[in-house]
Amino acid sequence: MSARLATNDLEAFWMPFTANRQYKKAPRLFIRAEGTRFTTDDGRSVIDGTSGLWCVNAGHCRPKIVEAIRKQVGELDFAGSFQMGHPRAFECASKLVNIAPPSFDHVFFTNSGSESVETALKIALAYHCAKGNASKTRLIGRERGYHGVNFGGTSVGGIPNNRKWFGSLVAGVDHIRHTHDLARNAFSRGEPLHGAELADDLERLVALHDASTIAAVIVEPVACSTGVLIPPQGYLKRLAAICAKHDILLIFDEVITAFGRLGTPFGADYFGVSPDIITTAKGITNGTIPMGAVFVKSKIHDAFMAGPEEVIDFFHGYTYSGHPVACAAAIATLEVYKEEGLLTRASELASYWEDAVHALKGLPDVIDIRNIGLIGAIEFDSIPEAPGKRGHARFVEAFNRGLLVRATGDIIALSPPLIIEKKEIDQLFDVFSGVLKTATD
Ligand code: PXG
Repeated sequence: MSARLATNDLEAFWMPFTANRQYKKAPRLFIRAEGTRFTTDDGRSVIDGTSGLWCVNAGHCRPKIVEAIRKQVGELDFAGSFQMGHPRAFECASKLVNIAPPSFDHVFFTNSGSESVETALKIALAYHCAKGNASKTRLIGRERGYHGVNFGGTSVGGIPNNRKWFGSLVAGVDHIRHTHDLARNAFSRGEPLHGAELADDLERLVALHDASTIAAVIVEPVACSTGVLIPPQGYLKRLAAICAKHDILLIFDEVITAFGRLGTPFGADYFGVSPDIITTAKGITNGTIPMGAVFVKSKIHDAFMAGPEEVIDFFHGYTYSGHPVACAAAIATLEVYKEEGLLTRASELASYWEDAVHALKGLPDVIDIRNIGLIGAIEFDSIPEAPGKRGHARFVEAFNRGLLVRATGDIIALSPPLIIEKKEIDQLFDVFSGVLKTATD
């Protein structure tokens, strides 16, 4: 029998998406957070340059949200949503559809981005069945896409390391090309000029598989996890037109772009494109309580309502779909977003942010800088034979100097809380440019 672990032993927690052995030799720990800052276990203040993991859009420990959670958990800790209900879930769904793009009149609750993706893919398949098009079963993703870690999302995802250990995944999935093109678009400000024609890659898959077999295409409007790939001008509109032409549902995975990240409530608003389904999570509760929501248009929802009234219309759902505490957190979060204009605040900061991030041009090893809304990314030349090493080193050094950034390979992503002030943007880039100027590898 193994000796009982001390409560502060690091061994028991197998950390997600982490180099566990490396991390546990030199752990980085936060013990408190407020507004745009974390506090480490050794008492240092760290600027949150990533809104946690792209979720704390209104900043940390907002009293209104904290209070709503406290109150709810003491009043109705749990009530399910299978053939039962509680008022908070209905209130929450109504409030969400009120800020959603036009025609998104229904919400299906989940507990994470990954579950929102699975739900959306299943809705797409079942929708075509319900409409009598049961041969439409293929799901199309995009290279370098990230749609969470469950089997459907892993299958439509296009990041090789996230897929290659997991066998044959879901059958019938294919991928269109990604849009990253440094040769033509390096150092673009906002949407890059070149690459709208890459949307036509969907026509290649239609020719290959036939539209009668394709249910849906899923893309992130801005592909963030893979290192912030911003869609070329006109690309998403062209993709939407091809989907419409072939009766293929377009799913926008807005787990990151929903709730104000681009300066509009949803990414669909920003790009002026109306998909059929939108997946969300993260910012829906400001990161406080796990929750996700899938937004669907009435045309999709209503297709499920054609059978006998007493028969369950969609055989899908989670124990915690519409959890009362998550709903209370989401309602309070939406209030904070509204009161402080946070769903559009990034549009006010975007040009200041853009100038600040592009001022890093010319620093050692920087081969691209890109930005949109309140998102920035800096791409480094990879060290031959050691891809990712430079990105990780910059991330660790930034943390040591009081700034949390997110590294993915040799790309650093920045996405601070939407409450950030201009002077804090200056502080953030002071720290980060210092990291880049003094880097030795
Ligand atoms: N879709 C998208 C577009 C995402 O960005 C998920 C689905 C999955 O969500 P959950 O809640 O199941 O993790 C995500 C999550 C990063 C990073 O640093 C990004 C995510 C998660 C963790 C880190 O880029 N995105």
